[in-house]
Amino acid sequence: MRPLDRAGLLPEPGLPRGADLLAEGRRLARDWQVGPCAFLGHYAVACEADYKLSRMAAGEIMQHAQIGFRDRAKSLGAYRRIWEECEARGVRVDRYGLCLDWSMALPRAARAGATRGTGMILRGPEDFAALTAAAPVAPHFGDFVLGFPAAVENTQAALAAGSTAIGNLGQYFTFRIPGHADDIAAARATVIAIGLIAAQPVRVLVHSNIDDGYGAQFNDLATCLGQILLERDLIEGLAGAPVGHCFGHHFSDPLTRLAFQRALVREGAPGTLIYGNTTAYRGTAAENYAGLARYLTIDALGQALAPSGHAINAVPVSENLRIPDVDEVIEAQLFAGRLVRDLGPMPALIDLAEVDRVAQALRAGAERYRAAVMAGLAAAGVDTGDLFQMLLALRRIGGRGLEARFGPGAADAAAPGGRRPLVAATILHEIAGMAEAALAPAAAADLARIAGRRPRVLVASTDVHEHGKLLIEEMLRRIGAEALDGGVSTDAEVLAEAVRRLAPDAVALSTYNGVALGYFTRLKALLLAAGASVPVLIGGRLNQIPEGSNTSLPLDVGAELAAAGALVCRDAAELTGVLASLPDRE
Ligand code: B12
Repeated sequence: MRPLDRAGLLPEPGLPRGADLLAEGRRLARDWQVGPCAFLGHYAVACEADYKLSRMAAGEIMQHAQIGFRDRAKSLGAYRRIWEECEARGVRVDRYGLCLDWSMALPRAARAGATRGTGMILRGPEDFAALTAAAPVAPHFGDFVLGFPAAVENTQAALAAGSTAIGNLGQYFTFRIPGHADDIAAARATVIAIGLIAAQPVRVLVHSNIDDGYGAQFNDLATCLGQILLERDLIEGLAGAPVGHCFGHHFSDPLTRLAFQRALVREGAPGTLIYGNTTAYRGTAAENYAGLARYLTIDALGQALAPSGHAINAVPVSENLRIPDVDEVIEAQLFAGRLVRDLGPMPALIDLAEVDRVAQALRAGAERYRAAVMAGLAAAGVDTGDLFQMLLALRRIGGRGLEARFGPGAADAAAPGGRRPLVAATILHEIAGMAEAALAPAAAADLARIAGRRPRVLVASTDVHEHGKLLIEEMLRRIGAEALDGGVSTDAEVLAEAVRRLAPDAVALSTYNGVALGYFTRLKALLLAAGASVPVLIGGRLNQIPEGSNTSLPLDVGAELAAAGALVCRDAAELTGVLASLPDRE
């Protein structure tokens, strides 16, 4: 590995100073402060952190629901109806994660032409405030606020609408906006917004979902916890803002899930939420209920045994198909309410000695990682007391680079990422299992043909979701084909250029953000213009919200993709058949 040095990491002259950006944010606090909302009024609290502390003291478990429909009126209705219908059945929804759209990451003026995902589009502070006035549920603006060029204006609007948990710092590290690669602009806006948050007269939590950030890339859960410690040091230590961390999407193993929560309790309360183990949803609604019950039980037990203030998050079982609809959110919340009510003597069933052994291993490794990153960056000449420099350097090194250099596991060239994990993350193991299952039904003749031709396949993803890409790469390796890395969150222009440069036999594209058709159409036009002709296999979530339509739920675009010339794959098992049927190379 090349040694890190400041000139390589931060070569730009005249970078802003973190202290100046934080001061700029603090100045904005004269005009932008936490405003009223139905939640703060109803519970007569100054901020959600205070509410959390009082619920924890009362031994109550809090519930989080995620909402954000394209149609504002629908989101507004959902904000009221979910609370109302759950309340009527004796279940209290404490907080909403409000999911903004991809395009909301860009400043208002640049939003019109931006690629849209499947989330909520709010025009300005009035729209934010209308939402949070709709019901006494704590508004948490967690997605596409911090971490992006529009961080300052979105934070202003969220604060004015009474939001006292704002994120999502994790996304700063990994999420990309199509056509906007400027990491300096994203870091700059984020530091100013954090300055604004820190200067509020009440406690506003800077929320960071580690699974949205580097959590999905680390092989070791100890590194994952270490990244949380590091982010806390930076935000609390350098900016003076309280931090609330979130984890959960990728935590499929109950033991490590509970141990992680217990290791986090030591950081001091309160956390924002524990996200549902969404990667466990791979089946029908009935099958997914097993996953829901499994992780919710663990999360509720965690709060009962040692409250960390994290709300539990019942993710609707339709999650693996599309954005869940309002009735499905209500059902999931009622399910969680009943599960919590009936926990009864279950805490006594847990072997806490074993859980705490894992928690201690996590803690010890996490502290080593935090210290190693700080020492490594200081030795490289980065000013570790400058929040802007630190955020930019950490993003440029990347999750895999950080773990390879500073991970707490022993170096081992044979281990994925070059280190033996202290507490292994489960995702690589799960992907290996999926590859095995997808290849099991493959026809021997197809496998023989592929092994004979050894096709070179350029594999890429259109957005942050990279498990599909990792799965296809793993399958290609196993069948003797060559996987060429087309990157993650790869813009169509960049992919078309890679096709021109590498002349692969096929492109395998994994896409999830509800942009499948728009992306493929653009790619096809670019390839045509470059005179490149290559088969494009496409899989993932092949849906899109129709342009100009008022519907908030994305529709399947598989037929349109096929008509436009894409090789549509609904299942990874189709890979071998499609590759075997490709014409021979000339
Ligand atoms: C893991 C996950 C994440 C992780 C991704 C981590 C990572 N580094 O990969 C995190 C937490 C970061 C994340 C973030 C987001 N996510 Co997400 N995420 C998921 C989740 C849980 C799993 C998707 C996945 O990777 N599955 C694993 C793959 C291997 O399995 P699979 O999807 O079933 O795919 C099968 C086939 O399609 C095939 N396949 C896949 N690709 C390809 C390609 C080829 C060529 C072939 C042949 C086959 C193939 O292989 C599989 C086996 O057959 C899904 C929900 C779910 N349970 O499916 C949501 C989901 C995909 N996410 C979604 C959304 C909206 C987001 C966010 C925008 C949310 C937000 N506001 O922050 C962000 C994305 C932001 C961005 N900038 O892009 C939506 C998409 C909505 C839609 N299109 O209708 C989903 C469906 C959840 C939901 N219901 O809202 N997410």
